[in-house]
Amino acid sequence: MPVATLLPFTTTPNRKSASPTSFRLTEKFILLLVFSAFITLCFGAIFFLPDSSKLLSGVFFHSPAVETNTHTNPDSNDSGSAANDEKVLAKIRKDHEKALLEAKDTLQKRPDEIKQDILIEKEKVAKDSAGLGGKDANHLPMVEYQRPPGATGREPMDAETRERRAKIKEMMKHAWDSYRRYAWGSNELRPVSKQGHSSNLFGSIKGATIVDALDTLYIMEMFEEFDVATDWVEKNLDFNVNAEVSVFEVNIRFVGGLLSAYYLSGKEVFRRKAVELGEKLLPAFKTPTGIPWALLNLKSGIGRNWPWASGGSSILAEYGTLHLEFMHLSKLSGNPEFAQKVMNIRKVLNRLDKPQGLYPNYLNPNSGQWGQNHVSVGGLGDSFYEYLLKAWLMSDKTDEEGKKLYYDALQAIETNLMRKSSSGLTYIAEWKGGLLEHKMGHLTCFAGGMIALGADGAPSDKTGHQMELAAEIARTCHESYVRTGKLGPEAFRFDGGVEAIATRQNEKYFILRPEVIETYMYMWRFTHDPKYREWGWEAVQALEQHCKVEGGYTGLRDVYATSPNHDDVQQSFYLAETLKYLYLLFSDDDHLPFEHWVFNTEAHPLPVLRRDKTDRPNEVE
Ligand code: DMJ
Repeated sequence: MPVATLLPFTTTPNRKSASPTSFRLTEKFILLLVFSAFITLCFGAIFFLPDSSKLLSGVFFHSPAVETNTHTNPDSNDSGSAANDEKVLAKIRKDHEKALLEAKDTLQKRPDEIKQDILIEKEKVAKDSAGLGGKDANHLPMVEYQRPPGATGREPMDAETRERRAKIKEMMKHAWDSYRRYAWGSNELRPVSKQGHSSNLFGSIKGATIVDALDTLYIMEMFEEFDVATDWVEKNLDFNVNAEVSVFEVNIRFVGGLLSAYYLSGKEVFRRKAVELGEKLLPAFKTPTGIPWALLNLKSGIGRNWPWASGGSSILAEYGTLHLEFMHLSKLSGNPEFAQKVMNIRKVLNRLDKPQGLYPNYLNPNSGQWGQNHVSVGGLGDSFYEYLLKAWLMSDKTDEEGKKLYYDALQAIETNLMRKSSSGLTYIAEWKGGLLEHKMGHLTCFAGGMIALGADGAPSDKTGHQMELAAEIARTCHESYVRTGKLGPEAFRFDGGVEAIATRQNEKYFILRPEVIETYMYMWRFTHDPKYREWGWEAVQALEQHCKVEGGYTGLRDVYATSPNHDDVQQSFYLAETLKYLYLLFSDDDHLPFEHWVFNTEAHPLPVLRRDKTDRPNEVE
């Protein structure tokens, strides 16, 4: 049968009286049948197209997947889905807050910081795609780097402060350029003889000034110098040395300096080096009590104590000044061992009786017993107290044990060591076997700043009282400077008819130490009393007049002498601490703000570890 006979619209010429448009009933029926078969076929085909369900839901149903889950599944458990909703909402909220914080941060950034962030992000992506399973090429876990606020600061509003701040930067430039010209790569500079200097505290590790100065260069926005220093660290900083080092000094200057440089710049090389060095220090804790040795051979891992330290004792200010850096090392390396080691030191101390609540400077790491009964808030004791307070602050105030230990210790110090001279100067004496030695060290002057920093959290309404104590100590230390007509001595006495004056020849030197200026900086931040800036400026002028030489800055052998008597050493802490605290004294409070940063004892800023992790996590993923 020809196909044409079956088609409804094909007309046959012999058919009379039938118009082309008029069909018979059967024809109409066939036509309808064919048409509906065609429609059914088309509709059915849609269901067999790939991913037809998605296509349909996209075209016909506009409800999102979450809604479908909630409303179309009759078996869905209502409370479970509500919890799910909450989770989704919480995540959206968290992402939103994080994005806002990041945007806020980005708005405050300088172009070179933004460039740096892009580089970091690129590095991260490269590592991710290299498939390192969450670890970088040095087997460190990936860390989500976020720069905490206030790494750099604005120009102060008033002209005088701006000029003074610029002057401090100029001083830093002179100290740095001189070191670079005459002693590059050595630990320190001899500014008079214009050559390198090395103290045996660092064994044969090199570059103490470079590592100690990194963060100061950064916060003063001396980025060209910072890059040169970074390059040196990358290519030359070597801890594979067969030499004995001071665990404390290497920790506060090298580990602390590297950690700060990492947190400020985000450059991985600093994290890597800090962790590498931290690992090299771990054998120092191999003692029967876990109280570390003072000295350690980095190659053999063999430790010992200073031969002069009370029958082989470890020293309070040394083993008690590892906490901040080691907590950060655990965070950045993912290795809990660092934190465990320093928490164990607390445990050992908690088991011991404290004479009048005081901590003697010497502790035997073998027997776990105190050595000689010598107590000091200056040399041998100082930064132990500082680290109790700062451990609490750096933990976002979660380390309640650190807090209690600090305020209890401060109470014992106030009761047993703080005294007033006949003219009304408050000082902190030293305690030797139950007797007071009425001497206060330049080192002890840091306590004004520490007490001011802790005053806010002081128990039972003691905030005001502690602020007064802090101000009195600042005044006493200022007096020790006033009485030389320039810079203060290493130690000054309140006996034999003198007040705030060094009476022994071997206590008259000044080695560019920071403690007095450190206290001015804290007092300025907490009180905004202009006298602290004035006192700081007096010190600047004295440094310029008596310590500045063509080849850098030098210490003095006798602050009372009228003729120059240079000691020919530019200490690395002059760049790390003295100049940094001076710069911050003349900067706005939001430059390295205290809510976000805690300074280690070498003035290296370390970020507060946020408890909710939403602010600036800097934590191992
Ligand atoms: C620094 O290395 C540190 O501040 C340490 O805690 C004690 N002294 C020097 C500077 O004086």
